[in-house]
Amino acid sequence: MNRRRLLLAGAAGLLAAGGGALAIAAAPKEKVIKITARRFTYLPNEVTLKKGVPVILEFTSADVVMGFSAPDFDNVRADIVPGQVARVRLVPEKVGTFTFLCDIFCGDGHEQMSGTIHVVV
Ligand SMILES: [Cu+2]
Repeated sequence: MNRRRLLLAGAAGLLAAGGGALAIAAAPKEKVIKITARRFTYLPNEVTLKKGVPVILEFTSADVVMGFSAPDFDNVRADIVPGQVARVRLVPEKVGTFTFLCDIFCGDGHEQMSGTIHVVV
């Protein structure tokens, strides 16, 4: 009886260890920054990145179709469709403060819908 208990405990330990290893292997290499778009703002609407360190910006919309565009960076834009997750990889190669904005008309406040990317060393 005692021996059986020990075996069960051992098996549970192995499962826990295996689960931990899997979680580490499945983790993305790059930091993921989640941003929610809703009329007419982004939350957060300011992000601080490190120069040369890649990140994944992960967008969802709380209401309508939005855009995300950071024109100071190459190919950094996305359509943000309700019910879907949009991902954009960004490797900021220059230090400074940059504006991102919504580039899909989403209503009366669309023109004011923007945010800031700070890139630091
Ligand atoms: Cu918009």
